[in-house]
Amino acid sequence: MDNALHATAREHLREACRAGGIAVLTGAGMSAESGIPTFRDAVLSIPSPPAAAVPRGESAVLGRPGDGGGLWSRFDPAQLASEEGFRADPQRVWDWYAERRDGVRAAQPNAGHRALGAFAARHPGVLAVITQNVDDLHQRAGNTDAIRLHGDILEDRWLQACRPGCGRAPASAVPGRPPRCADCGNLVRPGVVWFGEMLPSHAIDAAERAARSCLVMLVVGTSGAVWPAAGLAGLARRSGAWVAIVNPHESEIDAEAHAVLRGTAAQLLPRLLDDL
Ligand code: BV8
Repeated sequence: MDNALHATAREHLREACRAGGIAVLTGAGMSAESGIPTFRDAVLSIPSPPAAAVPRGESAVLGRPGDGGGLWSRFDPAQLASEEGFRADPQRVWDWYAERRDGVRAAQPNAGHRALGAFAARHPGVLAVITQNVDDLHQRAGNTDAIRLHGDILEDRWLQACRPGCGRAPASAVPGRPPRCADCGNLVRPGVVWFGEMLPSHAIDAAERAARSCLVMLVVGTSGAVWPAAGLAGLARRSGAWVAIVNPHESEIDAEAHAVLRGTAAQLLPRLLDDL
């Protein structure tokens, strides 16, 4: 990484530490070095579900004979991550989330997550972490107040309101793929924000407040392809913040940044934050 740019970034961060605030917007790239595939990667190589999940007589790759390469590797996550996709094939979408949940439980926060957690402990009230990620790695690294724009993959929710008087908790659902309500057949879905669904208003409001008030915004590991999250970088810039991107590759919001730091989250965040 360009040392002059690095020094400039640290100067802005030091200033923001002293008088103001720092917002960090993260995406799937933040968790890539923890072994969680990004959405970009997901399009390329979703592993096939556990053998047990494959109906008897079907190939290990959840594809139909002759699919060549397997159904999963050819589906766009945006189709799977939608109410429409879930209603069209609840079992397939549930299996996809079950596989991702296993991946999240098996993953550990990386050096980037830990640098943000340690920074927040050293500078209470200075840092706002805003994440698109549905994993719990920021929280496990100490940023328990991270703003979750797209929900929590480990949380269960009912697909719709249960029949009046039903009032069961998702945890009491009859096991299955997906689990369902014993009384009204309501399906359990993951507690994430699907495409076409509104973000939780408390989360987007808090994120916009942080973007408007921060002196520095670091944008880490996002392609900037998904809205309204991608708009937060521009909002911070228009509100007077110094915006820097941390990403080994080009993103769709590079133009919003004052500086683009080409590198990974686990490499660069410790270097940027550790002795501030
Ligand atoms: C909504 C949860 C209101 C589920 C997710 C305006 C313009 C265009 C489209 C829209 C618009 N407004 C709304 C839309 C529609 C849509 C949208 O944005 N579509 C896109 C695809 C064009 N938005 C919505 O539907 C949102 N809702 O707008 O509601 C509404 C309602 C009704 C009708 C109209 C409007 C809801 C969006 C949330 C969807 N849910 N996740 C789940 O996870 O299963 S989004 C999901 O995908 C992630 O949470 C994340 O947000 C996104 C993936 O993006 P990234 O995180 O950036 O990951 P990606 O793989 O793309 O990139 C990784 C990056 O990391 C790369 O740049 C790579 O270079 C970098 N990288 C890799 N390794 C590293 C690294 N960086 C650092 N270190 C590394 N080691």
